[in-house]
Amino acid sequence: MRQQLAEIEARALAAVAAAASAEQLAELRVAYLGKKGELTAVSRMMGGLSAEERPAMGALVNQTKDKVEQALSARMAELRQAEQAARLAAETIDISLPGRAPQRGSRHILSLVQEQIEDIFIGLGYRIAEGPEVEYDYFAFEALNLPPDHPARDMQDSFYFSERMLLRPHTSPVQVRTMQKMQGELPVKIISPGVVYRRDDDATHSPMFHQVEGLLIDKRVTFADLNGTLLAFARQMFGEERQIRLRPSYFPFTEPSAEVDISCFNCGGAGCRLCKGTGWIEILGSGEVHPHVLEMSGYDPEACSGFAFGMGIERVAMLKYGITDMRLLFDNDIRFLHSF
Ligand code: 2NL
Repeated sequence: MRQQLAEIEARALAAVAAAASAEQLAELRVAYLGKKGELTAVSRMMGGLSAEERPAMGALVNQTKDKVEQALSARMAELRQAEQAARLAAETIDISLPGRAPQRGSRHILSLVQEQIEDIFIGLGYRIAEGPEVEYDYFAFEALNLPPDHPARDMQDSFYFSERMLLRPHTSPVQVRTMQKMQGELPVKIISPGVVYRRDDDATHSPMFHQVEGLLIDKRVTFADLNGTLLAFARQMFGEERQIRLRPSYFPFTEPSAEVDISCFNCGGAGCRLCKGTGWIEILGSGEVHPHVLEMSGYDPEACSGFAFGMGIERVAMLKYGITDMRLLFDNDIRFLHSF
């Protein structure tokens, strides 16, 4: 029996030493120490021993079990350690790799151009006024000399929410609201930049676009003031050599009214593709504020006068940066947006 124990012990220890996984160790534990294990079987044979032999033999069986048990735990610890070392080696981070630079954003070209326009007029003493994009037809049309059945309302097929409310088709309502808030106080000197909406959609028109309107009301504001102001704007925006010319036009809210052209900054006025051979590029609409428009919003046309103008920011941006399709401004293609 001693010999048998020694033989089992040798085999068990060799097997444990050779085990390569926790599963194999678990199987060995069952095979040697489990209920039907080899050492358990030897313990059972103790019943056949004499009373003198039994204690020494029992101690020997227990020692053998302890040795196998210890070998199993020791090998288990070894395997765990090896596994951890392997995992650490696999998960090593190479901190010498260069980081991934976050993509840097840039201002949208429309924001940049709007800011340039704002800066020019702030330099001329104007303040920036803002207002709601959802408007009453009173501020959007009636207070601007466009009564309910006026045919000029059709010039801007607007987006209506109801009989009385619509998406503003221009930022003029902001000027009207400002006039009414100021209750006749002079001067009124504001620009109103912002988004506007019209039922238009092609290469040069978007249903949503941006406008800057300007309004100056004071004791004696003339067409000469309008001319000088817009010339100063044209030169700061498109170059000091620019000239402007005013062509008679019509707006219901101004009288007289004028379209304003700038001399072509591409050819200097000689005629090219950009100005379609004319030497001039249309840039904005303007005029002397209609006396009735002043009156309706609390200003006495006998005591003061004013000029107003409006321009599309998309149009200014497209001209200045040579963009031929307005839809590029709204496609959000990062390659386009980053190119300015
Ligand atoms: C254009 C023309 C214009 C105005 C806007 C205006 C506002 C008030 C009173 C009088 Cl409160 N006029 N605004 C005047 C003339 C032209 O815009 O072509 N815009 C894109």
